[in-house]
Amino acid sequence: MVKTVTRILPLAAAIGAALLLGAVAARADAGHGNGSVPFGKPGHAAQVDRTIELDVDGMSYSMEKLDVKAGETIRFVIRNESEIEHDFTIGDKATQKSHRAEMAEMMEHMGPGSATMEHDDPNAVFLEAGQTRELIWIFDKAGNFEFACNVPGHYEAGMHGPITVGDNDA
Ligand SMILES: [Cu+2]
Repeated sequence: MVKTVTRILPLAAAIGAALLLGAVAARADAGHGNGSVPFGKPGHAAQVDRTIELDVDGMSYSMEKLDVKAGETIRFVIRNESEIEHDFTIGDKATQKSHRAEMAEMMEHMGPGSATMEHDDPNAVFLEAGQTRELIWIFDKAGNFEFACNVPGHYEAGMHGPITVGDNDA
């Protein structure tokens, strides 16, 4: 019994370290240039083409999927009508995965509801219970991306959906 445990623990530590390295690498990538990443960049109120309001109720978004045209600037108004905290992150699969690892790490060290959960990634908003927040984003390149809640366990519970950015000349 004891031998089994000692063999599993270093493995868990190794996985944890790998996840952390992944998160750091993704953040370094996102830092290049003018804040533009493969899935777009932060937008300004003056550029908004379309406003999308969505609610969070229980463990789900009121939006199942999102279709936009390359070059569109979207203002998301996200209302958290549930009793717990959530987040709304725009990204590709790899970014969502590293953001999940990052939030799990924060939760583990600080505990749920910690003020430090209010991180300032430009592609994410964190919502306390009852809070409404906005996110303005330009989808400047065509591709298949994802929106997701990265509070631990929520993605796995189904809090995510596809974003399809279509070519403008299509
Ligand atoms: Cu959530």
